[in-house]
Amino acid sequence: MKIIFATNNKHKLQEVSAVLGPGFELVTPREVGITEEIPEDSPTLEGNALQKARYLYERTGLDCFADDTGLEVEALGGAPGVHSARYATDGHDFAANNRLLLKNLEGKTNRQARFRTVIALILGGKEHLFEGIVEGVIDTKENGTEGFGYDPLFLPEGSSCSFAEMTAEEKNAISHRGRAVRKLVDFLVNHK
Ligand code: ITT
Repeated sequence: MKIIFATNNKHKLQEVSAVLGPGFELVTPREVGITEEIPEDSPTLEGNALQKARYLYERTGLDCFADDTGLEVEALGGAPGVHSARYATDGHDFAANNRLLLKNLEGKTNRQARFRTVIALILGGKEHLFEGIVEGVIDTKENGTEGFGYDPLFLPEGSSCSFAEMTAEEKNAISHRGRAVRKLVDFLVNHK
């Protein structure tokens, strides 16, 4: 099955295709001629995921899905949340985001956090939402070089390793995105 995945993030593309498996052919917006940045300016993850999926569907009429992810830190009132990509700067500066997160958590004993992914699917013109969550804590320093974004700081519940110290398979098995994508796959195989 051919389906468009609205992302410019190559790490995400790899993670999602690994979970989807060989039965699905992922197509990027660029491959269907959409080269501009797809707007995502909603105040919620759900709103952004839907906004991106609708943008693609309106222009191509093809089945598509989009995801949006946020890191929600308890002691920061749920920040950076929907602003996770642009927490420290206007761009996707992972290192600066991690530095700012550590600074904002200095001296805080509550380091509880969760990653939350929302996927919006448009299949045959109908919209569907899927959610995946992983609970964990924010470490006091970065560890590991795998993955991307906040992975070096995030210790999933019950683990002494950060996501950035895990293989892609280990991260996918328990991650927010892995969980959301498995729900998407279950749905797609039953609605093909
Ligand atoms: P696209 O919108 O092009 O898909 P993005 O990098 O903006 O890519 P998101 O909006 O879904 O992706 O995620 C916002 C930010 O949250 C992202 O830039 C990372 O900093 C962080 N993030 C998302 N998923 C993550 C993960 O699995 N591990 C660590 N950080 C993650």
